[in-house]
Amino acid sequence: MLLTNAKLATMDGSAAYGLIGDGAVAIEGERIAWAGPARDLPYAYRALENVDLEGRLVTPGLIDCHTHVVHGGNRAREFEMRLEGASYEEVARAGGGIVSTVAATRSATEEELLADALTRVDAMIAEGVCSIEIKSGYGLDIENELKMLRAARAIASSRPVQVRTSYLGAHAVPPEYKDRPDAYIDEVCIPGLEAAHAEGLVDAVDGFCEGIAFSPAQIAHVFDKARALGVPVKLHAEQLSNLGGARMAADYGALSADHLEYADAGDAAAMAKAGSVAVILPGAFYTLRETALPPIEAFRDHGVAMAVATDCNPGSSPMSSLLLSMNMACTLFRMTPEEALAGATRHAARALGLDGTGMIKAGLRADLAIWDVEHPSELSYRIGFNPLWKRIFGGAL
Ligand code: DI6
Ligand code: FE
Repeated sequence: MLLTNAKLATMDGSAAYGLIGDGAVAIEGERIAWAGPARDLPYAYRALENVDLEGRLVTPGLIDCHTHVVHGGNRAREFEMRLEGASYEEVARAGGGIVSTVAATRSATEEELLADALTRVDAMIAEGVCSIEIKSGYGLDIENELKMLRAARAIASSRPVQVRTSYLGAHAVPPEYKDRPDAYIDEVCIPGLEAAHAEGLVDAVDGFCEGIAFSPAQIAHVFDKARALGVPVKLHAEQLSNLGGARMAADYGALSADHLEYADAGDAAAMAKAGSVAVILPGAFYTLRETALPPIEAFRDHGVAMAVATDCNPGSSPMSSLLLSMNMACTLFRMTPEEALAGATRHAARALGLDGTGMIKAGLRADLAIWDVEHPSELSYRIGFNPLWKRIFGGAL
């Protein structure tokens, strides 16, 4: 297939979106064979089946690099209660909070988890998303963590989308281990990681390093196992306070540290040294009405790559729009539209250790989004509007 009459935002790291005004993309099989200015198109590709894009914009297919899209139930009633003035403790006592999602996830079958997740995944795909990272972390026992990861992987056989799965056994302490987090790590989280890895279900290991979850030392224990298994790590860090999680993750060469509202310039320096991506999650900031801003300027100064993702989860970020996340990253955090788009393409790929995607470049997977817009800044600018025309996934329109 040959895409012509296209504007390209290649996002290849060159200035200004890597924009090419009159571009062409030649696709052979699953891969981009050639991309560049139309006038330079090699003769050999001119015979390919031509798709005239009538001046539309082509970007890399979007990548949502941090989601909890597989989960049981929802927390709309808790949302209502909090708006009626209930405190977090009152919500928890009434059976709400993360524990209620754990209960709903445990009682759902793998098929039910899949069907429910697909409703949100379809919304993501409709906005040009071609790759989604999905975490476990609402099973919190071995059987249910595995069930979540299997449901997540099944998404890639049900829809044209790439899925990367992260084992998040260290997300919360389940009720049966209340006040015994170390025992949970030793008896469930680490054996669960071994079992999930043995089944080939783990692309990365994640954790939630926070006062209400696990300490850096407890997470380090899980990361040691990940290292022994040869699996890369990432971490929910400095979301509600600064416990040193981002630095600890950097010490393990983490793919990313995520959230980071309470991170500081020292954390940025450590992440830069390790090459860890900062995954910015404005949906959680917005939903929790957080006021501490992630240190965007420090990430820029230190050259830390920033990704942007939905954090789609039933509690702190019930959001399945990556375009809205990009808008929020700009409006709430003063990222530029170019940073936001890089954050949902090239840098998101890096946060997942995905080399073959996230840019428009010869040799990479032909995962592309085609938009009815004049300029890539419009993708971050509009609110609640989806200008996707069509998507190309693995070379198929
Ligand atoms: N950070 C969050 O904001 C969510 N998990 C996490 O690690 C909260 C998840 C939930 O409330 O269900
Ligand atoms: Fe998260």
